[in-house]
Amino acid sequence: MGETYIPYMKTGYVTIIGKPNVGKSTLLNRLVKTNLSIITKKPQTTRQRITGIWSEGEDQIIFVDTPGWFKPKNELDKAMQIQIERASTDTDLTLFLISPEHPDPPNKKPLSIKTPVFLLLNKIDSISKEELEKIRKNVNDDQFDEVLPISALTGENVDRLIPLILKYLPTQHPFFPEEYLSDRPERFFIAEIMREKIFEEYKQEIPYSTAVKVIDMKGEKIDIYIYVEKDSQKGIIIGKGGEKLKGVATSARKDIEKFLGKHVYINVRVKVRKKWRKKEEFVRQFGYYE
Ligand SMILES: Nc1nc2c(ncn2[C@@H]2O[C@H](COP(=O)(O)OP(=O)(O)OP(=O)(O)O)[C@@H](O)[C@H]2O)c(=O)[nH]1
Ligand SMILES: [Mg+2]
Repeated sequence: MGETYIPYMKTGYVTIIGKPNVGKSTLLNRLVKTNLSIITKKPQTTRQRITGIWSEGEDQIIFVDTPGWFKPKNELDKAMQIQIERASTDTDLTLFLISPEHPDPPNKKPLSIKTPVFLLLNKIDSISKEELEKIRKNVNDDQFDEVLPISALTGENVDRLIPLILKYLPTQHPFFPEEYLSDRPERFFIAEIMREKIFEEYKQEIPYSTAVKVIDMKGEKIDIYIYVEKDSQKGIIIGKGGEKLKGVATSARKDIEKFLGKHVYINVRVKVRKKWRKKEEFVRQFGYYE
């Protein structure tokens, strides 16, 4: 027989799941060293699957950030939960995040997860050694393939994750060219940056009632629509004399320019789509099933 071929390249999908606000998107960005997924202090920031591709030599990990788990109350919520399901079924490994705000580890692997599962105790920078010890004690190690305390914010222990993950991934060639960072188009990330600013700047229901879409991109000009559910929300978004929206759009533009690496002009309009979160047609139109 001929020589034994020893394959060495590892490639696979790794899905990040957990409750809202535990730091899933912060971890994705830290792992791929790029701000791909938007992060805010508010729960339910992420609405869709966001891929971030890590490549080194012959190895490739396609990380998939997901929305947090919660009980759906409308069509948008349902779409968000479907995104988690879809990301969890076609994956090679699952990173299950918990944080001191939601310290209870799952006592069983969720039934649908058939992959290896790592339990990551995130935000360890925000608690004492004693508190971490207490959370750690409640974890049943037998249920997880690895258990690791980390801080997605400071990066503590995050570097140790990559070699651990590679151990579990299938041996196969990379799926994407090395320079690819995501399979989502530029337009998607531009709309997300705008949504991040809305989450940061407006209160209560406003961020949750908002969807953002890039309508057109030609050269340096980008047309963006912000959709809200009621006329009164349109007024709040725009603010007196348009000042509020102007500020939000400027701060979004600066981040969009950083992301694209070029100067842009953005033209923002606010549209009302009555109760859009309750209507599948709009939820679909705004891309939440993609
Ligand atoms: N102290 C500390 N804060 C963190 C850490 N990781 C994330 N955060 C903060 O927690 C908040 C939520 O972070 P996200 O990354 O948006 O959380 P998420 O799980 O993606 O949230 P959803 O998309 O809403 O489900 C933000 O204010 C982050 O700065 C961490 O390791 N330490
Ligand atoms: Mg998120």
